[in-house]
Amino acid sequence: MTPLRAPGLVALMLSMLVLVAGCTGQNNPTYTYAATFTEKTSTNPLSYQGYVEEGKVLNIYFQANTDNMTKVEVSLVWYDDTKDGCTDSLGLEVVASKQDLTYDPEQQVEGQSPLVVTVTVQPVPKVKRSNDHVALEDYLAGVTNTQGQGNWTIRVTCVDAQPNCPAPQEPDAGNGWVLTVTPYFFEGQVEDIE
Ligand SMILES: [Ca+2]
Ligand SMILES: [Ca+2]
Repeated sequence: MTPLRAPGLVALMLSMLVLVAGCTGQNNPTYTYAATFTEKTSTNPLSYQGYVEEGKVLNIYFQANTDNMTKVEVSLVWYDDTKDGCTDSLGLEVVASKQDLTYDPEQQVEGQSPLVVTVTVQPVPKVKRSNDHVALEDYLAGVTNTQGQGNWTIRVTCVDAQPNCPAPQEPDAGNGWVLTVTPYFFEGQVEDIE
């Protein structure tokens, strides 16, 4: 059976080559305009600071009101404040707004500084090309949304103030911390293309 199949296979491969050549040839439609998107972030991310006692959980409430939000990056940093040589182990949990569950709304990490949680809200929309400027303006208006907006809760925990400390010299009741919340969003525009 194999010798009979081979010519058919060659013909198939040849036709695929012709198809590929056709796709990359000069028959591409040309468009005048394109709706393109850029991912941006605020130049002033939100910043919080405080102190958490060992074994305690602090709730920080964040009101998300950014349009076209793509993701929110939450970062927690701290240092060995009592200089006991055993930098505290902290926990960071982000519970996103329940609006439009296209993402995992709860994420949790713990360990050493820095801890970072990034919650993806939605992808940046795809580029769209057309000769119709108004249609592209409509497309921009159509993809504008309030996804992910609402109340977010960020939890900061001191899991262990003296981790891996066989004989701590000083008592350590907890730790200071700095939290940074950075929302990202997409911005669309209609551009002239050649
Ligand atoms: Ca410590
Ligand atoms: Ca400490």
